[in-house]
Amino acid sequence: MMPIQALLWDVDGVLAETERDGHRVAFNQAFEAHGLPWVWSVEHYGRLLNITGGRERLLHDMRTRGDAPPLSGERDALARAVHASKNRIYGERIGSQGLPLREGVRELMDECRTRSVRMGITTTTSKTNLDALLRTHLGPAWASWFAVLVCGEDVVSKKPDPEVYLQALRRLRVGPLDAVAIEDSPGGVAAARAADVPVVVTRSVYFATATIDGAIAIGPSLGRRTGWRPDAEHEANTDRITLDDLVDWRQRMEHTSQFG
Ligand code: XBP
Repeated sequence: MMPIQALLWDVDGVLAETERDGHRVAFNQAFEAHGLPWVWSVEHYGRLLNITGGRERLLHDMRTRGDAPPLSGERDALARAVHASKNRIYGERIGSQGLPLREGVRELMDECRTRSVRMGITTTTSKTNLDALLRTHLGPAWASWFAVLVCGEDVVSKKPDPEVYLQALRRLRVGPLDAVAIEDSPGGVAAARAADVPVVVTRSVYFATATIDGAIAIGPSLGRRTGWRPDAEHEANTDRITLDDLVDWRQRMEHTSQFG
């Protein structure tokens, strides 16, 4: 089987369940700190996740509120200030309370390192938020685990635009079919697909039942071999998804032309 040359990780929802208990809570604390009476419920935040990028999400929400500043320049300035506070609060919360990596993530990363498969980060979130999350799990040298980091500030257009993936492929000097992406959301899958990168979906809490088309495999968690479509068929003496499963799914995609 042709090995994978690069594994591209989305962050929020894939590495950890950062949205509901991380970014959303930090946004609410930032609203309070700025004297704003806004509270984003779990449900409302779920709807807002269709807008990628925390600042963009906030701007979108402001446009639907009667109590937001009426002028777009004022809304921009407020969104910038609140978003900066949110990121600071998020970093402090993650640093002090921690947020666990999802099951099977650390093991698959370790396997990539053992088998010399390069890894990349392909995310809409900012580098400071990524740093807050990964330094608690992988230590201060976490960035050396990855051959490429492409974050929100590195691109002009965020997901579902493919720019983040195209940039990662270019910097890694690999073709799209030499890589596999791991995503959790329809927007993330759309971004990977638009760059022709095969994508495996690990469903996160917010996208547990979302319709997601175009993945080479979709399942509940990298920590489980059951509940995947197609099945994880590769012989494995472990309960988690392995690199060989990703290779196998990619190979099956080629044979059935599910992708592209
Ligand atoms: C997730 C996002 C981000 C985060 C918030 O991106 O859309 O906007 O919700 O982070 P991904 P910022 O799934 O690609 O990791 O506030 O830094 O935008």
